[in-house]
Amino acid sequence: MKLYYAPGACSLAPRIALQEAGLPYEAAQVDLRALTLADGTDFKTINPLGYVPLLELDDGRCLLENAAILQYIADLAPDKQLAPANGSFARYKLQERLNFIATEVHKRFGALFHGASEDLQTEARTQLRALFAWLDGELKNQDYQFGATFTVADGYLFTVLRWASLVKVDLGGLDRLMAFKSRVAARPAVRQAVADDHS
Ligand SMILES: N[C@@H](CCC(=O)N[C@@H](CS)C(=O)NCC(=O)O)C(=O)O
Repeated sequence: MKLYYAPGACSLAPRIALQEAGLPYEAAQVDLRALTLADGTDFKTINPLGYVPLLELDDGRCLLENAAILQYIADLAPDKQLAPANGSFARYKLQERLNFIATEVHKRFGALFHGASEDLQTEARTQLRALFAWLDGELKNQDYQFGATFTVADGYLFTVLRWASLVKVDLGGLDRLMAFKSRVAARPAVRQAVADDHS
């Protein structure tokens, strides 16, 4: 498998999932400004939509979208319990959370990363603070979003939480979320994935 990624981008979430799953993979860095690979290949010939992550399987088929890629990886290593069983209600709850992170949280960072007007940035920060406050409450006293077991949704939430401090989203007082971030960061697979992402 080959993961197309950009350092620090949301492609860190599938990298964490691959590492947690213990699956071998190749990583191909994409320059998101030039939309090229290190060898000059036009990334749009691989993903016409021009974004990461993209997971290329060994038979050449490609998968886009974090919510799909993360579940695909989890299903390749069922013994690691990175997602509840397919068809179970718990699996739908995981899908709900993956979509929530992708569409409500992740996408709202766009205004902060792509130089929107001050008003739009202020609005995005306010909205993100509210979403993170809700996630903080949902954590209750659990180690991870769905209890004691780490799932692919935790790697995704960790990935977007890393961005919050970069673009000054106020997470003050969200102690459960901060403890969650530190807990995830300390996992050996996550440490390795973060190191590889920036190497
Ligand atoms: N819908 C996609 C969105 C992925 C996405 O927003 N990727 C960003 C990086 S975090 C990207 O590659 N943006 C292209 C760019 O910045 O030019 C998903 O959920 O996986």
